[in-house]
Amino acid sequence: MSSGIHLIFKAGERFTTTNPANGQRLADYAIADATEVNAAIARARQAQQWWSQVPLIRRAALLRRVARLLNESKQALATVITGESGKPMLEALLNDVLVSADAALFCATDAASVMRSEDVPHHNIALRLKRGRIEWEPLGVIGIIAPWNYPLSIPAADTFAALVTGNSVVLKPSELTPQTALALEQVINHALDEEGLTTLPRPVQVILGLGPTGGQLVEGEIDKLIFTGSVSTGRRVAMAAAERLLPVTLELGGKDAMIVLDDADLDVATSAAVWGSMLNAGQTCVSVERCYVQRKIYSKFISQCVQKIQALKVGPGADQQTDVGPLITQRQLHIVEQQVDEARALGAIVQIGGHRLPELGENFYAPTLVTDVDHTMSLMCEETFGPVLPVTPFDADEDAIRMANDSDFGLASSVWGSTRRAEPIARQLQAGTVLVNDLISGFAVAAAPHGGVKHSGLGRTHGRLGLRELVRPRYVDVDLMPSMKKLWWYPYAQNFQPMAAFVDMLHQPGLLARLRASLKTIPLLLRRRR
Ligand code: TXE
Repeated sequence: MSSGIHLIFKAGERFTTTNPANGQRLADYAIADATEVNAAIARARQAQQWWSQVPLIRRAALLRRVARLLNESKQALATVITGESGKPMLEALLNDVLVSADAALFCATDAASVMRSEDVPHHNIALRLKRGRIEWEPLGVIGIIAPWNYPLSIPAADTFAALVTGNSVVLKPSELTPQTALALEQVINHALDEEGLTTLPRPVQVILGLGPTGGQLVEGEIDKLIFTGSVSTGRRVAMAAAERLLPVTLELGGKDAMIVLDDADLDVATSAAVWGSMLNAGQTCVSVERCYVQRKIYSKFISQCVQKIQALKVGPGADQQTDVGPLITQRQLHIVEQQVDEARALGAIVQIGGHRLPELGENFYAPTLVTDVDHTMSLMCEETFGPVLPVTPFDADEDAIRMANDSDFGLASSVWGSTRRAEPIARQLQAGTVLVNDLISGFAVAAAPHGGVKHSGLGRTHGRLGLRELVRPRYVDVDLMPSMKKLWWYPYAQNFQPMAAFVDMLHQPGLLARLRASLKTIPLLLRRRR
C-alpha cells in the first residue's frame, strides 16, 4: 500500500452504534473490507456511465423530488439523526433536513448555469478563423468521507452537487451515524424510482465501516475525494491522495472567533454567543470557539451570558424541551474536559459549568463559560467541539483582529457591532466565511461557498463554487478554414523577419508603426499562397 494509512480490519468484522444520550445499542453493521469498497467503486463507475447521459434537466428534476421527499420524511429523519448523534430534534430538523432540502433545490436550479459551455474569444488576428468553447464534464466517481456532527446535511449537500453535475458517488459516512446515511441513500433511490430512473447499479453507493474503510476509499479508483473531519485525518487522507494525484477537497474544522464591539446590541450578541457555542453541544465546525469582547462591555457581557447559560435545558435530544444534548462519545467528552481542566490549571476561571453531568448520562457535559483565557491554552488554539464558551476582553479593534487571526484555523468568524465598524474588521479576518451580526447561518445558505483557509482545509463545497469543483473543463476548438495551412508551420526558412513584423503589427505602439509593420508581413502571405 502506498500511503501511511494501515488497514486494520479483517473480513467479517462488525461495528455497533449507540445512542449518545443513554448509551443504548442502536444497531450493528458489517464493516466493508477492501474487496467490498472496490466493488462499490466499480458499481459507481458503471452507474456513472448511464447517469451522466441522463439530461441535466432530468437530473435537476430528480433533486427537486429529493427535496420533496426530505420534507415528507422530515420527522422520521430527525428521529434517526437525533438517535445517532444526540442533537436536539429541532436542530436535526433545521440544520440537517432543511439544509439538505435547500441544497437539493439549489443544485436543481443553479447547476445549468455552472454546466453551460462558454465561448472563448480569439483576440489574435491569426487565430480569428476559429471557434473555441469551454465545455464542462463530470469528473466521474466522487468519494465522500463524512463526519457525524451534521450526519445528513454534510454528505447530502456534497452528494447532490456530485449527482447534478453527472458524477456518481461512493459515500463513507461516519461509523457513529451510518443509519442517517442509509436513510439518505433510501431517499435518493426512492426519488430515482419515482422519476423512472431504475437502471442498475445506482449512482450513489454507501459503504460502511471505520477509518480504514475510508482509507480504502482513498486508495480506490475514485476521481475526486471530498473529506470532512479532523485536521489529523485530513492530513493523512491528503498525503494518500497525493501519492496518486487524486484531487481532494478538505473541510477540517475551525477555531472560530467571535468579535463583539462595544457598540453591539448586548442582548443580541450574548444570545448569539450562547447559541453559537452550545448548538449541537458545541460540535459545529462553524460555531463560536473563541469570543473576544471589547473591555467597555466585557463584564456585562459575561454576566448576561452566564444568566442565559443557566437557563439552558440540558437533556436527551429526543425531548422537545432540550436545548443542549449530550456529546457524541466519551472520547469527545474527554477532549472537552481535558481542555477545560488544562485552562483552569493555567489560571482560567470557570464562571459556570466546567464539569460532567453524570446524573443525565455518561456523555453529558455542562454548558460552560470560561474567562481569563489566553492563547497558551489549548482551549483557545485547538478545536474544542464541546459546549464551552471561552471569553477574553480586548481594547483596540486592532487587538481583536490580531487575536482572531492568531490561529492555525480559518473556517468561520463573526463580528458584532455597527456595520460601519464591523464590516472593515470582517474584511481583515483570515477565514473562509465571515458574518457580520450573525453566525453559523452561512452554512445554511445553499448558494454560499463553504470552506476554510489555513488548516481549516482546501477548496470549497456548497454553492456554485462547490459545483465547479466537481466538473472539469474541456477546451474544444474548431478551425473554420480546414483547407488553409497555418502561417507558423514549417518551413521556417525566410519566415523570421516577416513573423517579427507580424508581432510588431499586433503589439507595437502607434497606428502608423503597426501599419508599416503589416506591410512587411506581405511576403509571408505571398509565400504561403504558393
Ligand atoms: O474525526 P475523523 P473524528 C474534528 C473535531 C473532533 C475531531 C475528531 O475536533 O473532535 O475532529 O473527530 C473517517 N482514512 N471534527 O475522530 O477521524 C471517519 O470514519 C479515511 C471536525 O470523528 O477525522 C469519519 O467518517 N477516512 C469536523 C471521518 O473520517 C478516515 C467534523 C471523520 O473522522 C480515516 C468531525 C482514515 N485513516 C470532527 N480515519 C468538521 N470539519 O466539521 C477516519 N476516517
